[in-house]
Amino acid sequence: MGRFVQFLWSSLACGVACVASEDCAGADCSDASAVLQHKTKAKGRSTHSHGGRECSKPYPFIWDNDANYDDTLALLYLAHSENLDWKAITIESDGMGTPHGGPTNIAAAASLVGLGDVPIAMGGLSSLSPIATMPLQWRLETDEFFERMFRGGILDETDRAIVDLTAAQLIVKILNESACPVVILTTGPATNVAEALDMDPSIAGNIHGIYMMGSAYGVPGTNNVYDWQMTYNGVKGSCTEDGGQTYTGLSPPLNRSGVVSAIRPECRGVDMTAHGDTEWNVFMDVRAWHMVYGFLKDLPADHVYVLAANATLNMPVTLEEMEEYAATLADPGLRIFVTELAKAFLAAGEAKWWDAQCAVVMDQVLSGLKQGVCSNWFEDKLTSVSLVWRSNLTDGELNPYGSVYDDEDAHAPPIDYCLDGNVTQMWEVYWPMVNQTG
Ligand SMILES: *[C@@H]1O[C@H](CO)[C@@H](O)[C@H](O)[C@H]1NC(C)=O
Ligand SMILES: *[C@@H]1O[C@H](CO)[C@@H](O)[C@H](O)[C@H]1NC(C)=O
Ligand SMILES: *[C@@H]1O[C@H](CO)[C@@H](O)[C@H](O)[C@H]1NC(C)=O
Ligand SMILES: *[C@@H]1O[C@H](CO)[C@@H](O)[C@H](O)[C@H]1NC(C)=O
Ligand SMILES: *[C@@H]1O[C@H](CO)[C@@H](O)[C@H](O)[C@H]1NC(C)=O
Ligand SMILES: [Ca+2]
Repeated sequence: MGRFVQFLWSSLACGVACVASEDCAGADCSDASAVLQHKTKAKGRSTHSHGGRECSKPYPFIWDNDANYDDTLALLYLAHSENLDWKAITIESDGMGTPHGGPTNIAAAASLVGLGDVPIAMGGLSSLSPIATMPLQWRLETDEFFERMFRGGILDETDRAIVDLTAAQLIVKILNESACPVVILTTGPATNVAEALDMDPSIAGNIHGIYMMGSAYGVPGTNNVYDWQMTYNGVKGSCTEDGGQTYTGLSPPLNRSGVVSAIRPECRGVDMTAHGDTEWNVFMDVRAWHMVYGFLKDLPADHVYVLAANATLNMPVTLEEMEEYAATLADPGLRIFVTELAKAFLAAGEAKWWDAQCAVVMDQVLSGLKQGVCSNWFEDKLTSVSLVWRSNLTDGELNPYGSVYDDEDAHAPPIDYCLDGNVTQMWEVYWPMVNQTG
């Protein structure tokens, strides 16, 4: 859709019914909780101009995620944002959460933080470019963590909010019907968003802003897809030759010495630690990222934001810190939940704040506080997502697959990349907000 048509459409759609969500306009939605949330807030724009009409906070909001530990940490914060009018939670089935467990796990967490009525949709089973998943063992451990929380009475098991529409159908429906442009946060492989845009490309015109967690853009050497994540207990279980299948690893990897094997070592013959130039959310569905960039290419600046891997490098999750901050939480159930979550997260290998940081950064951008938990933006970048796979690499050569690189001819909108994080401010902003549960 051309820019003109798109904005004409947005302004028409918005002109009629936006009044309904104007309650907060101008006043910055200030009540007690907003004061906590925005205590460092500069006087920012509180309305968003679309084709000359105003649609105000709270913005219609869809959170697309893959039900991982850091997604859950994001939820604990997002639940209290005054910027968001929750329309849906859509779960990626090809990320960390298992296809069956992810949705009910997030449903339980949503219920804990008072979002039990937000519709939740399950995602399609496969990545659009299947090559790797999180190791099955980690995915099952996530389910086990939530199950312990059910048994311990910390979370309630519930499937009440789960709807019949698929994630992509629900995203299309909301964007098609919303009178005001919608904010989307995607903290997973982005498969659902790509499928929705593919189903109805015109919905791109009703996006207020899309915030994406992922990529190793901007800083060489920030790849976080490692070879050790490809095997678990000596069994190949993450990057399989047939990406679409889940290899359950009943036997050890084949010993190739002297035998013809169907399975190459590492990730299809590539040691991703040495040759990777990507990040897990992109790597799990490179085509989805490529499609999202392409479908959004007519969006103007300040609509697409990506938090790249470098921004979280200085934000590891540590048990000491989690215990220290959890102790400040008023709600005893939440205290246990956060501490146990940190333990489970740390058991899965590398644990960083990724999605939770992306959530806070989005919230700050929506509050007019772009410079905050994100302390370094690369703005208006024209970039491409590479679909090219190379296996036979020399020392130091990188596999282009899943890399995001500067490209004047990119089939993509101008994107703002967040490349550095302010840890001090993250703690200052995150914990008081989370503490509103209970
Ligand atoms: C919503 O979808 C319907 C049916 O596909 C279409 O006719 C209509 O133009 C769409 N509305 C908007 C605002 O995109
Ligand atoms: C693989 O097989 C070779 C013989 O073909 C043997 O020498 C080697 O120890 C085996 N390696 C493992 C890890 O089993
Ligand atoms: C890998 O590339 C080298 C040249 O760089 C070539 O000699 C070799 O045959 C290639 N290996 C495969 C498996 O294609
Ligand atoms: C990348 O992260 C490092 C460590 O947190 C930081 O020092 C550096 O400035 C960041 N790079 C950019 C381009 O922001
Ligand atoms: C990080 O945030 C703290 C507290 O909000 C602030 O005092 C500091 O100036 C910020 N640092 C940078 C580099 O932006
Ligand atoms: Ca995630």
